Amino acid sequence: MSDHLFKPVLYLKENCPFCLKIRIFVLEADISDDVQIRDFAPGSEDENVIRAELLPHLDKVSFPAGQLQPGRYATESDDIVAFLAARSGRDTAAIPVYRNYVDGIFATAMKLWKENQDLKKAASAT
Ligand SMILES: N[C@@H](CCC(=O)N[C@@H](CS)C(=O)NCC(=O)O)C(=O)O
Repeated sequence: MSDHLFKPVLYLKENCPFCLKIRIFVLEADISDDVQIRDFAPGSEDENVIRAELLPHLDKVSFPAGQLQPGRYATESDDIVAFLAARSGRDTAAIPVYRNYVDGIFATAMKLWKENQDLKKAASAT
């Protein structure tokens, strides 16, 4: 299949904040028909199937993951969004809900997660 006809395959875990970044972008950019979404609930049989499918192509399976072009896989959410934005001629800076999520609650969640890690490390060292 030519790269032009191939629809990127997006592997998304339910309730994963990195995967939500991609879900929001796909919905808001209105490109759902241009991608194939394979989503799964953690602990489900679908997860086992998807992990087995990705394993030969990735050093480490993590989510989100995407087959962006035939045989070209990626696991960084920002790289996946950048690829989809370029492919659909969108500017992520001009996609407001996506921007609000990434710069707002997502950034806050990452900051709190890191703070929590640092506090745990400091507490276990005392
Ligand atoms: N750097 C990655 C981080 C992704 C990440 O940490 N994903 C978590 C899920 S929320 C993960 O895959 N954990 C390991 C696993 O599910 O096997 C990104 O920005 O996409």
